[in-house]
Amino acid sequence: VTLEGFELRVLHVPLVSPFTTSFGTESVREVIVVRALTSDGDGWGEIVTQASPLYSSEYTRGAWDVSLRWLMPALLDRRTVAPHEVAEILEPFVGHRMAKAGLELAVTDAALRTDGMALGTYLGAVHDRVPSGVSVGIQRDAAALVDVVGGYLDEGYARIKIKIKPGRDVADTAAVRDAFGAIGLQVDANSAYTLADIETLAELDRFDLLLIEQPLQEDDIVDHATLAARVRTPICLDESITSLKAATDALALRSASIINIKAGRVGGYLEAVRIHDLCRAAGIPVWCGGMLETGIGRAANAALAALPGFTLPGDVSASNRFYLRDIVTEPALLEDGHVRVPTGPGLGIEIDPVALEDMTVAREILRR
Ligand code: OSB
Ligand code: MG
Repeated sequence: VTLEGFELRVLHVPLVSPFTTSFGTESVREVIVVRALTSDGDGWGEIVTQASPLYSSEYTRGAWDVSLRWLMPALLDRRTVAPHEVAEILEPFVGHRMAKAGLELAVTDAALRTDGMALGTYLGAVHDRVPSGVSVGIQRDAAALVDVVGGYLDEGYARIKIKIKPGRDVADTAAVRDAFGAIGLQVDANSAYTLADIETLAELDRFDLLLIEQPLQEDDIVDHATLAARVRTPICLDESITSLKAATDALALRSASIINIKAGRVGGYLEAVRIHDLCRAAGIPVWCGGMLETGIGRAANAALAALPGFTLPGDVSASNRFYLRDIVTEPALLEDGHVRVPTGPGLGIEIDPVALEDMTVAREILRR
């Protein structure tokens, strides 16, 4: 596409209920929406950073600054850019993968809308809908957790993931397993443990979990291998997998037997596909993670999760799991435990301009 500029917005999107993980509680999703302005029309993307650098080193103001000061100017300098060229143009700038991913998605959406091709087709999707899992935050107590999980199971979610942290792990997991029997159940620690907690983590073995997600720190690639050899439950990495190279290394070290792929964390949907291809060839199951995406990222995640190696249900929930009001006109719905892969050109969604404007708290345009 021929780039004419970019528009960035910070949105504050209210959550239906607070979302608590081992690293904190959110009640409003602060997120950056990108609009690529091209000679053939607009393309939309989403930068999935959060307000604070607690999940990763990236955060709203950092992504905003690096995008305006470095990433967008580099793309605008090139003028004509194809989706697969975005990552190589941005390669000299270290890190900031979520910012890069959001810009790449906006350029990709614009290019695919111009060509009339759906993102799923472009990425290699082989399904028209994907099983929908749900990520459940830490609740007041185990009884409240059982209530909330019961509600999601009644809605038809295909798999439950509960957030854990030290002191809220074995008993919470036991309560959910006892209440609901043989459901697909997994836990996510968001790096809250160390190898000193190996006994606690091994206690989770008796619950037949699908996996334990990211028990240790982002750079604990060797410690995760040590842990994986000492527990029966499969270890899945999220935070640690920042690129194709990181995934290659984790597989070589046997740090994980399952990988959560998030396009934002790895620098874009094209890098996500490369990690999928690597894992598929290695026989490692992958699933699509989430970052409380708006309808933009949610549509893109459904497309990614429809690739053949995504053999476990992802955190690709309906929009109403997090939001009363989305910024797209047709928010993702749960249908028989699945979310549909959009088929229209590009992301296959349309922006609701009124909702977008209502939730915008900052806006800036850079033109070439
Ligand atoms: O670790 O997967 C995670 C949300 C924000 C940051 C990190 C994570 C999450 C989730 C929610 O678990 C996933 C979703 O449903 O969007
Ligand atoms: Mg996670």
